[in-house]
Amino acid sequence: MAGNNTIKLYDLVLKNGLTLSPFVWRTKLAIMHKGFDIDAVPTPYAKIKTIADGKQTRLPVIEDDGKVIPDSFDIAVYLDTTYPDRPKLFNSQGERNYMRFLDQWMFANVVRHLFGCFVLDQVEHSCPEDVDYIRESRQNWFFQGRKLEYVVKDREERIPEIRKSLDPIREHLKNTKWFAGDAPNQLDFMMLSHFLWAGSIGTMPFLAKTDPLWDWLNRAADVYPDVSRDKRLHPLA
Ligand SMILES: N[C@@H](CCC(=O)N[C@@H](CS)C(=O)NCC(=O)O)C(=O)O
Repeated sequence: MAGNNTIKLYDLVLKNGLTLSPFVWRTKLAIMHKGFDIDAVPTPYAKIKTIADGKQTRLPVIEDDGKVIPDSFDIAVYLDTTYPDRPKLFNSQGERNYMRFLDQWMFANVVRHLFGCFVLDQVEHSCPEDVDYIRESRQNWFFQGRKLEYVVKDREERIPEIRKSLDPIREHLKNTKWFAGDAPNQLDFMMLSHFLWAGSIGTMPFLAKTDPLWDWLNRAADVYPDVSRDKRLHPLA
């Protein structure tokens, strides 16, 4: 049982201390949903290798009862398996599969376009020790070596395409209150995490104020407002 009802979370942060990674955002929401407090350890990219057992390369990582658990999906499964009497993050194996698919779909169809608009914002918001690494690694891993200033050029012109890429989600939400059905769970937290990521770095609002998506987005953000309504987030509309 987690000591003091608290789980330690290594949190990937920007220079203002705000969480960056969509994987960490969803893990924060997962820990809250299980009814635990979060002992967040702010961690820049440059420090990931020094945390926990010294073997980690990515965040999130949690520590619970002396165990070190990486990977947001594995963490959610661990929390459900270890604490089955607390609110569930998934109702079935089918939901876990659905979440993995939906997450991949978001990365391929929405996040990819947004990242091309926000990557320079990420550099500018990064902790000082991360700035060079983020600029170089993102330029080479994601944008075929193109200068980031060039990648984000004319980003406002891409807003209509980005809004349209969310149409399947808008359509889906006409038929269900939550991605998870009648009540939110890790499916909704995963979806929300992509918007929290966008709000953590994005200086260009990309949603219309009248977007029907706000119905779900606002309800989802209100589930754990201490996490999702952080004042440091940039407006999405
Ligand atoms: N599958 C992992 C992915 C974690 C991941 O890729 N985290 C990124 C931050 S968004 C990271 O730590 N990257 C380290 C780096 O780029 O050096 C999960 O679900 O937690």
